[in-house]
Amino acid sequence: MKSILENRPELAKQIHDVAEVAGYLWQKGWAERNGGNITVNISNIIDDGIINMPAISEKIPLGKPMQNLKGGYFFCKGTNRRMRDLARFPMENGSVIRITNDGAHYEIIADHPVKPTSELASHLSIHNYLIGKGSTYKAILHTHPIDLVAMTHNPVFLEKDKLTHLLWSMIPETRAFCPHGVGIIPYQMPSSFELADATIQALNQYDVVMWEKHGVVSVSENIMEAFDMVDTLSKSAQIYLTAKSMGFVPTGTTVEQMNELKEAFNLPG
Ligand code: 2HA
Ligand code: ZN
Repeated sequence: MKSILENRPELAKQIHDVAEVAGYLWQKGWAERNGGNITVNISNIIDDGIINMPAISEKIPLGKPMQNLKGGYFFCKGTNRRMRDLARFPMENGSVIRITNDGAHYEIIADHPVKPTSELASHLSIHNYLIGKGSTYKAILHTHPIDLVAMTHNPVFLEKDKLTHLLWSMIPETRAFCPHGVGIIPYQMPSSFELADATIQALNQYDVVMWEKHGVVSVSENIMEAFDMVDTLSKSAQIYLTAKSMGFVPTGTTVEQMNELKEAFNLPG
């Protein structure tokens, strides 16, 4: 069977990057079993061949109509599929979906009828929101980083911007490359629209959002950058806990040092 990736180097590159990131997630221990998910809005790189591709699934309701997604195309990791398998065989463990013109259903078009992620509701709601505000962000990553999730088990770190300032102060990279910091969403049922709505609200201010006692969501131009932000935040968390396990509380860079960085690089936040 012919793959949708054949003779489409731009699409193939995107899927190759998704597979590379999926491998990193597994290697880092952030992707137990089927944990985590990835979706990428590929609507800007489709062609007539893709538009004319017949559906290979029924029309499946989205749960609520999403106006900005009408006729859009997304690559989605499959539900119940492992990241480590997505890394090796992306088109067997994920699929390309098309949103129907009513914005209320999706159908799978390639390569195999692999049902998309259990977090499709939250991912598509976020894409709907990003498109609506004219954002250039196309990739959404959800994963379960051990260190960052552990930190959400401490109520002190759930206070607004507490974790952001702590993580920023561990290493200058985090201040520079996660300039919006990290938002916190109190625990909600996984896969729920409540979780999706709270995430969207937080994405008004942040590019990375922590789901209490569950995981993180990161949005960016592409999947590599979405991964890089979580990786950088996790590095800070590692430095914090390494210092703690050596028996001391790390001092962290000072507010003045962080502000110096902010001015030098013209950073938001
Ligand atoms: O897809 O991580 O939150 C598995 C999950 C659900
Ligand atoms: Zn999860």
